[in-house]
Formats: sequence, structure tokens, C-alpha cells
Amino acid sequence: MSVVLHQSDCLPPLLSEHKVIIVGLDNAGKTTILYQFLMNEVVHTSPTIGSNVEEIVVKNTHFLMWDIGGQESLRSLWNTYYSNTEFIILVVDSIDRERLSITKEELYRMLAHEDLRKAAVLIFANKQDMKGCMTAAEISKYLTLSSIKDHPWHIQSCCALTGEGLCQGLEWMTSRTGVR
Ligand code: G3D
Ligand code: MG
Repeated sequence: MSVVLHQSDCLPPLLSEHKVIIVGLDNAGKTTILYQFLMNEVVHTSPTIGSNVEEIVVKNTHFLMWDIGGQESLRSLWNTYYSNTEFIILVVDSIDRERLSITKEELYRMLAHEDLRKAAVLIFANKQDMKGCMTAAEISKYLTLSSIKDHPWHIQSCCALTGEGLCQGLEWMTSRTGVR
């Protein structure tokens, strides 16, 4: 005899659900990446006011993704989203050399936060289609990623407009879910 279970029958929520926050400066491409995940097509985006949350399912692994606004006025609110976060997706605009130092400051501020001490970090070096952009290796060096010993991290170059590189990033996250 087979039993059919509906999700609504299965409270408490699925064990394989993982909370993800998508952070990065405004204009980095966070919302475009999230919508690529959702629809596999490019949507027109507007600056995020507040936050959006969407669920992505990859091979039975559920990721609840919170797209958090990156404007300066909103960055001080990032920490209200931190509790129970398993993954941080940090989106970097690879053409924006001037503001990479701000991204670096925000990254290390997050890594030092108590609520994120168990979080793994996926860095997307986005906008790789732009002429003269920084490579993932350059960004990695500037952000001194190799010095991060207390959080698993991975950097992936991508282009959110075409979706290139996004699946590889998700695969890394999926592979990490079995580790914890
Ligand atoms: P945010 O949510 O991080 O603030 P958005 O960023 O997703 O709103 O994207 C900001 C702008 O960057 C958008 O342009 C978007 O189309 C563009 N963008 C995102 N990813 C890429 C990419 O990989 N390559 C290029 N060339 N552009 C990208 P608009 O013009 O709509 O403001
Ligand atoms: Mg946005």
C-alpha cells in the first residue's frame, strides 16, 4: 500500500530546507540572480525596497532565499535577517572597482557576526560580460578570501543576464548541505 503525503500534512517543515540570504551592494545583480533561479529568464528589475523571499528547489534540496536590499540605508538592517542562515550569497558587481572596498568591509562585518558563525559563503563575481571587469581571481585576492578559515567559502564567476555560472554556484551550495 502506498501513502500519498501532501506538504501540508508534513508539519513541521521539511528538514531539507535551508535559509539563504542574498546580499551585496545595490546594483550588484542580486534580484536578477534570484529571478534567474526562479524562471531561467532575465526579468526587468527595480531597486529592491525591503526584501523578497523565494523558494528554490534543487534536487530535493529546498533553499529559502532572502533577497535583501543593498542601498546604504538598508545595509544596517541586514543583521535582522541573519538568524538561522546557512548560506550567504554575496553578489559582487565585477565592474565596480570603486566600491569593492565597501563590499569587503560588509563581508568581514557579516563573518564576525554571531548569528552567521555557521554560515557558508558563496561569492558571485557577477557581470562577467562587461568589458574590463575584474576576474574572480582578482576579486578573491582583493577580498583576501584565502584568509577566511572559519567559514566555508567559494567564489564563482557569473553573468546573471545569461545565467552563466549560476548553476555551478547552486551546485556548490547543494554539495555543502550534506556536510553539515
Ligand atoms: P540589485 O538587486 O543587486 O540591486 P539588480 O541589482 O538585479 O537590480 O541589477 C542591477 C542592474 O544590473 C540591472 O540593470 C541588471 O539588469 C544589471 N545586471 C545584473 N546582472 C548583470 C550581468 O551579469 N551583466 C550585466 N551587464 N548587467 C547585469 P538595469 O539597467 O535594469 O538597472
Ligand atoms: Mg534588488
